[in-house]
Amino acid sequence: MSKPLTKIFALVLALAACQTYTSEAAAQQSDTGGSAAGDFGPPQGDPIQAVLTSAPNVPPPVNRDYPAKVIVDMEVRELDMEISEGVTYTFWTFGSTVPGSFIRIRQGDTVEFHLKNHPDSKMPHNIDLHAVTGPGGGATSSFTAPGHEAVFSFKALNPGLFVYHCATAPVGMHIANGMYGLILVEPPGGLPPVDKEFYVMQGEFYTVGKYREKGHQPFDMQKAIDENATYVLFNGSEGALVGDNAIKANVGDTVRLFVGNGGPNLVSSFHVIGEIFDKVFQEGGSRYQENVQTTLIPAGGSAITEFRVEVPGTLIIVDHSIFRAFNKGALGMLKVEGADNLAVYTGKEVDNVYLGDKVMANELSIVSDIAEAQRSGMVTKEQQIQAGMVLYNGTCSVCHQQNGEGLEGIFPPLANSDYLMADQRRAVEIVLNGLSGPISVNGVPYSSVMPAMSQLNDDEIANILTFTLNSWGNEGGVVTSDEVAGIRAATERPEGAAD
Ligand code: HEC
Ligand SMILES: [Cu+2]
Repeated sequence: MSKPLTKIFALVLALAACQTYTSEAAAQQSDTGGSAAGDFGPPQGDPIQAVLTSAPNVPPPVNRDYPAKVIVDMEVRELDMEISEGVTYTFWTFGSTVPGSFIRIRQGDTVEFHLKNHPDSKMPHNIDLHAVTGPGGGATSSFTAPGHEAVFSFKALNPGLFVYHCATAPVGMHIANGMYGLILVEPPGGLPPVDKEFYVMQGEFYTVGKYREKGHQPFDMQKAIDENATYVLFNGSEGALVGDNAIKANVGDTVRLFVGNGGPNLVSSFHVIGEIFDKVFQEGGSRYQENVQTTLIPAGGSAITEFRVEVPGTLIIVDHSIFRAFNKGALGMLKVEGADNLAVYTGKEVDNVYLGDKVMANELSIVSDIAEAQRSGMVTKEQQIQAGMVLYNGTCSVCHQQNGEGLEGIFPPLANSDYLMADQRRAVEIVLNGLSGPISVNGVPYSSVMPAMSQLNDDEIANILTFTLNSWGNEGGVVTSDEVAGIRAATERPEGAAD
């Protein structure tokens, strides 16, 4: 073949390939017609009471072929609830949970929205639903003082997964306290059936105390303005989607996650470790991208992700802005049960690298049980040892190993360590400030670097060291939280360490 002919042939081939691709794309991305197409006329039949669910549950599909009047009853409550083990926060909620109740309706439905504000509330509240076409998304019409109720109606013209939130001044503060949720407006034909549907919503919290600092933590306005989040969470609490609260599926299931981001400030890099999203309806809209690893979810936005689970094990849901996952709480779990499929994956079931102290999230309740005792100074040595073991396994064992033996020539042993036992204050200083340079443990020289672990709080360090001092042949001892606090105040953190 002469040169020009080859070129033409290649061009024809390329065009043909392009043709199939665009026609397939056209099939999946037909125009929905937007809001102009969404008015299917006046509501028909008897009014329907909306089924509302709290995360991670999703109401059943609408399963209706006509537009109806749907009544939504939602109550705002201001509640003290756990944000992390041993840490409480005053959440402002739509329906007593963060995120707020999930609402599921059909395009063309007329929603009669009843917003009640519980008499115990201290603040007025309202609701702005991104599914509303109209000024403020319902905000002005729904303004409700404590002990009152507001009613307004709207017609859902566009299908999609929409965020709703409070928009009462100061708006940022109401959202930061947990006032957001999701409303799904199904297209007329509904969504294709799947085996499991879940509701996951990210939001960040700004507290006066540090991450995991025990006790009741008030909102910190300056941190919120600076966008310096203390917690980044799925479903309003660090424990919401781990351990016993993990969402569950079986091998072979198709799973659909309705994911929202309440913000108030941060954009989410939503990712499930060990899965690939077969489909992502980006930004909660009508079109989908396929074969996606991580999807960006804006504050005040959403995404619908779909995938099939092929192998058993624990899939870890994270914000892949990864310090948020491991140091601010943005971590959840999807536990998949069923038979191995070694052709797809041969690895071990639980991945310690990712799970860390969350491997034993159930046992973390030990940590919270003793947190209370620790606060009142009534903690026993045995309790400290129990909590310390869980924390050690999630924090120190990566280097010093679960059995305390370390790794020859690299990580010194904590088991039977003469260096550890010689000076308890020095041990606290090592955890707080790190250690480098030549040392000798049981006659063996080490010259390496241990990073400062000052991101651990005083309770945690006290418990880990008490566990260490009483394990693997070490001779015992007790480190108290006060002792750690005193040494923290009296010593300098190395450059770059957490406070
Ligand atoms: C990233 C690895 C790493 C982690 C995580 C780590 N250490 Fe270390 N640790 C080291 C290294 C390396 C040394 C030796 C440093 C040197 O050579 O100066 C050391 C030394 C020590 C020592 C003194 C030597 C000895 O064996 O008695 C103590 C005590 C200690 N670590 C406790 C802890 C505790 C408690 C934790 C968890 C809170 C922890 N370490 C987490 C790497 C680590
Ligand atoms: Cu509000």
